[in-house]
Amino acid sequence: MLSTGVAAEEILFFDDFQSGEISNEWTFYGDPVSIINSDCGNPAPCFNNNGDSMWSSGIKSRQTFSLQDGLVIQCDIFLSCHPRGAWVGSFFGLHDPALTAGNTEPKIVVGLKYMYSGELDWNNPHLQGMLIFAISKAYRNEDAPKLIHMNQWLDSWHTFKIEISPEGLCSYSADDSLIFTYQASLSESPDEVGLYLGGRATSWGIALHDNILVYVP
Ligand SMILES: [Ca+2]
Repeated sequence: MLSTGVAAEEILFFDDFQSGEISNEWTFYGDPVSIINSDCGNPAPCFNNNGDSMWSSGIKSRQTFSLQDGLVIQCDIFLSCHPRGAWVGSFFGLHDPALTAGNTEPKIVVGLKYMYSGELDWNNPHLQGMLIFAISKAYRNEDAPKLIHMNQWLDSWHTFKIEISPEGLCSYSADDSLIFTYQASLSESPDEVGLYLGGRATSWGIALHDNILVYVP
């Protein structure tokens, strides 16, 4: 059993970046490419999306997973930003590998974005910490649900988890506390989905990931 508390036989994928490099289990997307941060982590080293202010950068797993029996994905995230800063965020989730050839941004099936948007973001000043439950338009009936002013997870490591039931119920939690559920219509979802990590980064802040884990519920 890993320190994650999940039995080894249930684990489909795990990366704690302790090798100090982004392994060839991943492919890169975005420019500049993502890097390892050797000084920070839970514990160090960890993953730094290294995106820019306009577009996300990140990595997509070569391994794919079935949603048929349900799936849990979890990841530790550290997000910090100057109070006035913007365009810093950590994203993770599942994407459709058939729709994301080469190094293009993942086409998200189900995911989570933790972002920060201070007053420098002229479109959305004063949002600050913001949690976005990213679910593809193909599998939902309304706008992507968003919780704003979620500052309680800034400036320290927290574990975010998405549990997807075989019926498409997506349960989002932070540090084992349920924060949101959404019933998605995943019956037409792809047979196999891939994992992605990424986000945006600027000199205003830092967005890090560690201990990405996929297992069967
Ligand atoms: Ca680590």
